[in-house]
Amino acid sequence: MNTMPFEPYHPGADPEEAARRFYEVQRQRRSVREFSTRPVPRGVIEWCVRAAGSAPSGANKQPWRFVCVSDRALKGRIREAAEAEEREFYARRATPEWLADLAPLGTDPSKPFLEAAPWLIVVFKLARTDEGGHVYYLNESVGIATGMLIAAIHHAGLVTLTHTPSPMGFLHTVLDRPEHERPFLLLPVGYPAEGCRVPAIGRKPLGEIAVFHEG
Ligand code: IYR
Repeated sequence: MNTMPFEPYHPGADPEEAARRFYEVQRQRRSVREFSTRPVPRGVIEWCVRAAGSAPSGANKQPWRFVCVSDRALKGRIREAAEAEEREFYARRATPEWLADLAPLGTDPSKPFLEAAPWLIVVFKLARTDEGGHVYYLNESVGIATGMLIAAIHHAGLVTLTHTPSPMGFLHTVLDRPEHERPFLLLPVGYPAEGCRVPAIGRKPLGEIAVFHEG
Protein backbone atom coordinates (compact mmCIF):
# COMPACT_ATOMS: atom_id res chain seq x y z
CA MET A 1 0.00 0.00 0.00
CA ASN A 2 1.31 3.41 -0.95
CA THR A 3 0.64 5.79 1.97
CA MET A 4 1.72 9.42 2.07
CA PRO A 5 3.96 10.76 4.88
CA PHE A 6 1.98 11.67 8.02
CA GLU A 7 2.71 14.70 10.26
CA PRO A 8 1.72 15.76 13.80
CA TYR A 9 -1.48 17.79 14.18
CA HIS A 10 -2.18 20.23 17.04
CA PRO A 11 -5.73 21.55 17.57
CA GLY A 12 -6.30 24.94 19.28
CA ALA A 13 -6.96 25.46 23.01
CA ASP A 14 -10.28 26.28 24.76
CA PRO A 15 -12.79 24.98 22.20
CA GLU A 16 -15.88 26.39 23.96
CA GLU A 17 -14.63 29.98 24.02
CA ALA A 18 -13.36 29.73 20.44
CA ALA A 19 -16.61 28.19 19.19
CA ARG A 20 -18.66 30.93 20.85
CA ARG A 21 -16.46 33.66 19.38
CA PHE A 22 -16.75 32.15 15.90
CA TYR A 23 -20.53 32.00 16.26
CA GLU A 24 -20.64 35.67 17.35
CA VAL A 25 -18.73 36.63 14.20
CA GLN A 26 -20.63 34.39 11.79
CA ARG A 27 -24.07 35.36 13.03
CA GLN A 28 -23.39 38.91 11.82
CA ARG A 29 -23.06 37.65 8.24
CA ARG A 30 -25.83 38.63 5.87
CA SER A 31 -26.47 38.15 2.18
CA VAL A 32 -26.21 41.58 0.62
CA ARG A 33 -27.67 42.67 -2.73
CA GLU A 34 -26.61 46.32 -2.77
CA PHE A 35 -22.89 46.74 -3.36
CA SER A 36 -20.57 49.74 -3.23
CA THR A 37 -18.21 50.19 -6.17
CA ARG A 38 -15.36 50.73 -3.68
CA PRO A 39 -12.42 48.63 -4.89
CA VAL A 40 -11.11 45.61 -3.01
CA PRO A 41 -7.43 44.75 -3.53
CA ARG A 42 -6.76 41.47 -5.31
CA GLY A 43 -4.68 40.32 -2.32
CA VAL A 44 -7.79 40.19 -0.11
CA ILE A 45 -9.57 37.99 -2.63
CA GLU A 46 -6.51 35.76 -2.86
CA TRP A 47 -6.50 35.15 0.94
CA CYS A 48 -10.22 34.33 0.89
CA VAL A 49 -9.74 31.88 -1.97
CA ARG A 50 -6.79 30.26 -0.15
CA ALA A 51 -9.11 29.74 2.85
CA ALA A 52 -11.69 28.13 0.56
CA GLY A 53 -8.99 25.95 -0.96
CA SER A 54 -8.12 24.59 2.49
CA ALA A 55 -11.49 22.80 2.59
CA PRO A 56 -11.73 19.04 2.90
CA SER A 57 -12.63 17.18 -0.29
CA GLY A 58 -13.20 13.61 -1.42
CA ALA A 59 -9.80 11.86 -1.53
CA ASN A 60 -8.29 15.37 -1.34
CA LYS A 61 -8.93 15.90 -5.05
CA GLN A 62 -9.75 19.60 -4.44
CA PRO A 63 -12.26 19.58 -7.31
CA TRP A 64 -12.83 23.33 -7.53
CA ARG A 65 -11.81 26.42 -9.47
CA PHE A 66 -12.46 29.96 -8.26
CA VAL A 67 -12.64 32.33 -11.22
CA CYS A 68 -12.18 35.88 -9.90
CA VAL A 69 -13.39 38.68 -12.15
CA SER A 70 -12.81 42.42 -11.69
CA ASP A 71 -12.67 43.18 -15.43
CA ARG A 72 -15.50 45.64 -16.18
CA ALA A 73 -16.32 44.34 -19.64
CA LEU A 74 -16.49 40.76 -18.41
CA LYS A 75 -18.70 41.72 -15.46
CA GLY A 76 -20.97 43.53 -17.94
CA ARG A 77 -21.28 40.43 -20.11
CA ILE A 78 -22.00 38.26 -17.07
CA ARG A 79 -24.70 40.68 -15.92
CA GLU A 80 -26.30 40.78 -19.35
CA ALA A 81 -26.39 36.98 -19.68
CA ALA A 82 -27.54 36.46 -16.07
CA GLU A 83 -30.37 38.96 -16.43
CA ALA A 84 -31.55 37.27 -19.63
CA GLU A 85 -31.85 33.96 -17.73
CA GLU A 86 -33.46 35.67 -14.75
CA ARG A 87 -36.11 37.33 -16.95
CA GLU A 88 -37.06 33.86 -18.20
CA PHE A 89 -37.00 32.52 -14.65
CA TYR A 90 -39.31 35.16 -13.20
CA ALA A 91 -41.63 35.23 -16.24
CA ARG A 92 -41.89 31.51 -17.05
CA ARG A 93 -39.63 28.99 -15.32
CA ALA A 94 -40.37 29.62 -11.65
CA THR A 95 -43.40 27.89 -10.18
CA PRO A 96 -46.03 30.06 -8.47
CA GLU A 97 -44.92 28.58 -5.12
CA TRP A 98 -41.32 29.55 -5.80
CA LEU A 99 -42.29 33.11 -6.71
CA ALA A 100 -44.42 33.32 -3.57
CA ASP A 101 -41.46 32.18 -1.46
CA LEU A 102 -39.22 34.83 -3.08
CA ALA A 103 -41.75 37.67 -2.85
CA PRO A 104 -40.83 38.71 0.72
CA LEU A 105 -37.18 39.11 -0.35
CA GLY A 106 -38.15 41.50 -3.14
CA THR A 107 -35.81 39.93 -5.71
CA ASP A 108 -36.39 40.45 -9.44
CA PRO A 109 -34.51 39.90 -12.73
CA SER A 110 -32.46 43.09 -12.33
CA LYS A 111 -28.94 42.29 -11.05
CA PRO A 112 -26.98 45.59 -10.86
CA PHE A 113 -24.69 44.08 -8.22
CA LEU A 114 -23.06 42.00 -10.97
CA GLU A 115 -21.46 45.23 -12.24
CA ALA A 116 -21.26 47.28 -9.06
CA ALA A 117 -19.36 44.74 -6.95
CA PRO A 118 -15.60 45.09 -7.49
CA TRP A 119 -15.22 41.31 -7.74
CA LEU A 120 -17.28 38.38 -8.92
CA ILE A 121 -16.03 35.00 -7.79
CA VAL A 122 -17.50 32.27 -9.94
CA VAL A 123 -17.11 28.88 -8.30
CA PHE A 124 -16.73 25.97 -10.71
CA LYS A 125 -16.85 22.31 -9.76
CA LEU A 126 -14.49 19.95 -11.56
CA ALA A 127 -16.26 16.89 -12.95
CA ARG A 128 -12.79 15.36 -13.41
CA THR A 129 -9.39 16.41 -12.12
CA ASP A 130 -7.35 18.60 -14.44
CA GLU A 131 -5.44 15.44 -15.32
CA GLY A 132 -8.65 13.58 -16.23
CA GLY A 133 -8.86 11.50 -13.03
CA HIS A 134 -11.93 10.73 -10.88
CA VAL A 135 -13.33 13.07 -8.25
CA TYR A 136 -15.48 12.01 -5.30
CA TYR A 137 -18.32 13.66 -3.36
CA LEU A 138 -18.14 16.56 -5.78
CA ASN A 139 -21.12 18.61 -4.59
CA GLU A 140 -20.27 18.03 -0.95
CA SER A 141 -16.64 19.06 -1.49
CA VAL A 142 -17.39 22.20 -3.50
CA GLY A 143 -20.26 23.11 -1.18
CA ILE A 144 -17.96 22.95 1.84
CA ALA A 145 -15.26 25.01 0.08
CA THR A 146 -17.86 27.60 -0.92
CA GLY A 147 -19.10 27.80 2.67
CA MET A 148 -15.56 28.42 3.82
CA LEU A 149 -15.16 31.08 1.13
CA ILE A 150 -18.29 32.84 2.36
CA ALA A 151 -17.02 32.68 5.96
CA ALA A 152 -13.63 34.06 4.86
CA ILE A 153 -15.24 36.94 2.96
CA HIS A 154 -17.32 37.83 6.01
CA HIS A 155 -14.33 37.50 8.33
CA ALA A 156 -12.44 39.94 6.08
CA GLY A 157 -15.16 42.56 6.65
CA LEU A 158 -16.59 42.23 3.16
CA VAL A 159 -20.00 41.09 2.00
CA THR A 160 -21.23 38.65 -0.61
CA LEU A 161 -24.36 37.06 -2.01
CA THR A 162 -24.85 33.40 -2.94
CA HIS A 163 -26.21 34.14 -6.38
CA THR A 164 -27.59 31.27 -8.45
CA PRO A 165 -28.69 32.47 -11.85
CA SER A 166 -30.45 29.46 -13.32
CA PRO A 167 -29.48 27.87 -15.54
CA MET A 168 -25.91 29.15 -15.23
CA GLY A 169 -24.34 27.38 -18.18
CA PHE A 170 -23.60 30.81 -19.70
CA LEU A 171 -20.79 31.27 -17.15
CA HIS A 172 -18.96 28.38 -18.77
CA THR A 173 -19.09 30.14 -22.14
CA VAL A 174 -18.55 33.73 -21.04
CA LEU A 175 -15.55 32.77 -18.90
CA ASP A 176 -14.23 30.35 -21.52
CA ARG A 177 -13.73 27.47 -19.08
CA PRO A 178 -12.64 23.96 -20.09
CA GLU A 179 -15.20 21.19 -20.55
CA HIS A 180 -14.61 19.48 -17.16
CA GLU A 181 -15.48 22.66 -15.20
CA ARG A 182 -19.16 23.22 -14.32
CA PRO A 183 -20.50 26.46 -12.82
CA PHE A 184 -21.60 25.99 -9.21
CA LEU A 185 -22.28 29.41 -7.69
CA LEU A 186 -21.64 33.09 -8.38
CA LEU A 187 -20.50 35.32 -5.53
CA PRO A 188 -20.32 39.10 -5.94
CA VAL A 189 -17.80 40.35 -3.36
CA GLY A 190 -17.21 43.85 -2.03
CA TYR A 191 -18.42 46.42 0.47
CA PRO A 192 -22.10 47.07 1.08
CA ALA A 193 -23.54 50.18 -0.59
CA GLU A 194 -24.02 53.19 1.64
CA GLY A 195 -27.37 52.86 3.43
CA CYS A 196 -27.60 49.22 2.38
CA ARG A 197 -30.53 47.38 3.91
CA VAL A 198 -31.14 43.65 4.29
CA PRO A 199 -34.38 41.78 4.97
CA ALA A 200 -35.13 41.33 8.67
CA ILE A 201 -34.96 37.55 8.64
CA GLY A 202 -34.51 35.31 11.64
CA ARG A 203 -32.47 32.19 12.24
CA LYS A 204 -33.87 29.02 13.71
CA PRO A 205 -32.92 28.49 17.34
CA LEU A 206 -30.59 25.64 18.29
CA GLY A 207 -33.50 23.50 19.46
CA GLU A 208 -34.91 23.45 15.93
CA ILE A 209 -31.69 22.68 14.07
CA ALA A 210 -29.95 20.26 16.40
CA VAL A 211 -30.83 16.88 17.87
CA PHE A 212 -28.64 15.44 20.62
CA HIS A 213 -28.35 11.86 21.74
CA GLU A 214 -26.10 12.13 24.78
CA GLY A 215 -24.37 9.23 26.45
N1 IYR B 1 -31.91 33.07 -8.99
C1 IYR B 1 -33.00 34.03 -8.88
C2 IYR B 1 -34.09 33.57 -7.96
C3 IYR B 1 -33.77 33.34 -6.55
C4 IYR B 1 -33.93 32.07 -6.02
C5 IYR B 1 -33.74 31.82 -4.69
I1 IYR B 1 -34.10 29.98 -3.95
C6 IYR B 1 -33.33 32.84 -3.82
O1 IYR B 1 -33.13 32.58 -2.47
C7 IYR B 1 -33.16 34.12 -4.34
C8 IYR B 1 -33.39 34.35 -5.70
C9 IYR B 1 -32.43 35.39 -8.47
O2 IYR B 1 -31.25 35.49 -8.16
O3 IYR B 1 -33.17 36.37 -8.48
